[in-house]
Amino acid sequence: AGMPSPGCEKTGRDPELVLLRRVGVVDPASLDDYRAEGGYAALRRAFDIGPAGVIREVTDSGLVGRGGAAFPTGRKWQATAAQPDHPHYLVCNADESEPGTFKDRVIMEGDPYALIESMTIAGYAVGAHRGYLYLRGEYPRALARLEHAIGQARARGLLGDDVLGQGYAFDIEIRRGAGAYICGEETALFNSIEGYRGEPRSKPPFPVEKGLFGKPTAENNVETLVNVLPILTMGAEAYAAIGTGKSTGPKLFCVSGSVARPGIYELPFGATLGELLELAGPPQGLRAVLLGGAAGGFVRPDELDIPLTFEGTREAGTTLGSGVVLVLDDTVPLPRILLRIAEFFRDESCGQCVPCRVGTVRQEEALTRLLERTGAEAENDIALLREVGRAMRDASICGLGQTAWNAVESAIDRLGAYA
Ligand code: L3W
Ligand code: SF4
Repeated sequence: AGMPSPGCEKTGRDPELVLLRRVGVVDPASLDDYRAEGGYAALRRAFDIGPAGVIREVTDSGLVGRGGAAFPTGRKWQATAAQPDHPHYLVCNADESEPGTFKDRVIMEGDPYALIESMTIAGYAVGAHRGYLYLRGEYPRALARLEHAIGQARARGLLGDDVLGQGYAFDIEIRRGAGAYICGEETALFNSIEGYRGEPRSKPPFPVEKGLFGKPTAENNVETLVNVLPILTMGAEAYAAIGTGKSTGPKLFCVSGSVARPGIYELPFGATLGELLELAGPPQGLRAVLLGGAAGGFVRPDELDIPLTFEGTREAGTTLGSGVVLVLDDTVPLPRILLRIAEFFRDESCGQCVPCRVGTVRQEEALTRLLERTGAEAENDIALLREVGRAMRDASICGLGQTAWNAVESAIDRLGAYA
């Protein structure tokens, strides 16, 4: 929080920007500003082509989820829209809590109407009349700006019983998180909205079939949703021409750590990690880059030509995740960073299943011992870490436990940590 961001500070116009083009240009409180900068053109087009037309455009655009898992958005919407059970819900996951992730905040604070318009389009496409915006509790400025924007949209007939006079009813309710990382997991998020403990449910059934209140639900990340605006205004084909084959469109990257200019950077998919680091001002002695956040993996200085795409980062043994690019120089004590990551997972485990509840504790204990140990003793701890890591990966209910060992494993195998 409080990180300077080129997106936030920008005052001039940058014709290269798609997702951030209004951030720092419009007054986030002004619906008139938003409309003057192209706002609500996408919703008008949505009404012209109908729900099935919107889903076709989103499918053809190749858009995949930006929260980390890269699931095809068109497929999710199609599956939700097709469910016979009603009502359908739209849920925007704005519980941005992955360490090193702060992109959704920049959108919500700098261009709140974009999210409201995007949610309205998504709701229309999947046949929902109610959208929930689940907002990270630690984002008070985003809350104030979104509340204001929702109020303005209602007053101007852009939300409510008859959106844009088209006979479609849609409204948005904001729910605030209370500081638990696990509530960003989609089913824990539903439980939290429903008033239960924020514990993930087993999947399947997937939310498209049984989601919020047991009803068909499309759940999407903030950045995923706002991509729908350029898809509808420029058309699926022009949108898909941005980026690379399987990773289409623009992407927001959250660059932090040992760089001269930390912040949010928008680049087309396929730019290399090296190109992004050049923009952010790389450090003198680069030690490693953690891609994908706490659940991600490390990249070495000799691997900076990795293309920033879902498939490129997977091939390199890591993940793009939600766009975290955490840069470490060679003065950073790696074992301390790994221990901090392990503490985070131990803290944020919901405790529902044994492999994660116990495994994250054992992992933290071993990493604490490893701060002091070398030789055969260290080997024993590393062997234990591998065994615990395997159990967490194979037997945890949700992504938190399944990925809690990723960064540590990557540091041991790819960076030679503790060697
Ligand atoms: C219908 C099927 N829907 C999957 C849906 C599913 C969900 C989406 C992805 O996130 C990621 C991880 C980390 N029919 C379906 C289906 N779906 N099969 O597709 O599903 P899944 O289960 O692959 O992933 P997930 O649990 O939603 C895990 C990343 O999240 N991560 C990041 C967290 C934090 C942030 C943040 O702060 N903004 O994103 C942490 O682990 O990379 O890939 O909607 O229902 N057959
Ligand atoms: Fe909870 Fe961890 Fe199990 Fe996920 S893996 S359900 S966070 S205990």
